[in-house]
Amino acid sequence: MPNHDILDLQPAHIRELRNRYERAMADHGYDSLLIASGAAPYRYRDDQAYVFQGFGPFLHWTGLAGQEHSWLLVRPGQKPVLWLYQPVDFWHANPVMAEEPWLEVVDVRSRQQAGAPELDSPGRLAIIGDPLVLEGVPGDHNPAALVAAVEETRVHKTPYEIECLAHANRIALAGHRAAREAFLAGDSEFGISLAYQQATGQREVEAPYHSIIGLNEHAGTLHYQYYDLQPPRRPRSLLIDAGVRYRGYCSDITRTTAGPDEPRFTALVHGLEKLQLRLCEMVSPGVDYVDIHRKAHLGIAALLSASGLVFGLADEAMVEQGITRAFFPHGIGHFLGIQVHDVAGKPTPSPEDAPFLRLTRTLEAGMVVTIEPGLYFIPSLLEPLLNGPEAQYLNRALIDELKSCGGIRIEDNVVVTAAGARNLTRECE
Ligand SMILES: [Mn+2]
Repeated sequence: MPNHDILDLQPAHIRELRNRYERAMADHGYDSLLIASGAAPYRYRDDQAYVFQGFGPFLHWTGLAGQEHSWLLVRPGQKPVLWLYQPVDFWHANPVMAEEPWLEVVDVRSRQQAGAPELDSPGRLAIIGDPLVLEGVPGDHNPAALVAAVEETRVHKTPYEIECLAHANRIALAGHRAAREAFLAGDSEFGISLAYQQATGQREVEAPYHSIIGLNEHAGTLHYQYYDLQPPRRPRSLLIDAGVRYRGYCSDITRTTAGPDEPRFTALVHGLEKLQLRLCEMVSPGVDYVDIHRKAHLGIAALLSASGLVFGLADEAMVEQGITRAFFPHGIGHFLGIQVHDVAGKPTPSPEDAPFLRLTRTLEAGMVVTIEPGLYFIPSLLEPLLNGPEAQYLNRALIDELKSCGGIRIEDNVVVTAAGARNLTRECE
């Protein structure tokens, strides 16, 4: 879908938000709601600020991820008012606002001051945002029940949001292709990160999260955060988990590539990819997301058996004894939207067998989730098994051989539709 078609969906998105917000405010007895974009705090005893990414509800309305000190007022029956902070400042430039259809359904005003605007007769007023910018502002600050209701308005994406997420996938995939080529050409983690930024046209600080780019053993650190300047002597594997923000909306995609002379690791990557595609096919309205997580464990067990990494145990027993959890320690995925781990995924706590699962809801049309199984060789998780009674089932020699490939994760972004699912990542591969 070209960009202008996405933009045409903006007015309907704002109309839908007005309905959802007005209902939430009525339910909790508020006449006005002021939303703060926020501001990056300065580092202690320094004149440099932290990297800024705006408050979720502000982005939900505006898509403006980099707009500090700005405010949006929602009142039932009235056009929302957006105050944009545009000081006269010879040190910095003010962000340039693109002419877009949503600006016709919002009352946009420019402002020189950073603090909250004064409101006439707001009635019962709630203000939500980073407490650091709310100090001294009159009104109820972040009332918990209203904040929860506002977060719930983000669970079912509007058609505009889904197209933004689809576009964020398209851009990110160009980066993933460039990253893979750079790896196969022998580049370092740093070089691969430059290739990704070049292909996506996105600076590192604008990315929805710090791109994870790990070669060899580094692929086995779930949130590996450094970039080696030199490539390893023998590049065996690349794991890249990287996204893009488009008008506030995030993609969150992971791909793993085996080095050229790695038949066993290549087979494992293929096996995990097949499992990942099967799990994506489970996405459908009425499905409990926790069941997808549990199916992933059974699939990992089957893969561990088929590859010879574990032997002599039935799949179910492998899961029950915690062996699959040592190879796949994280959750199967999460909600995705304005935040990479989007809000409201856990009205109930994670089950005991899935402590890191970030989403425990039954799927409904309009939700957007990630599906990201992994299989890793993480020494601190495997050592206790290799030194315990489970050692009899483990192929230590094969684990040793594959250890320096680090691990595998494959992650797509999937929309739940009335008919089943739409895979935003695969549709543009
Ligand atoms: Mn993810």
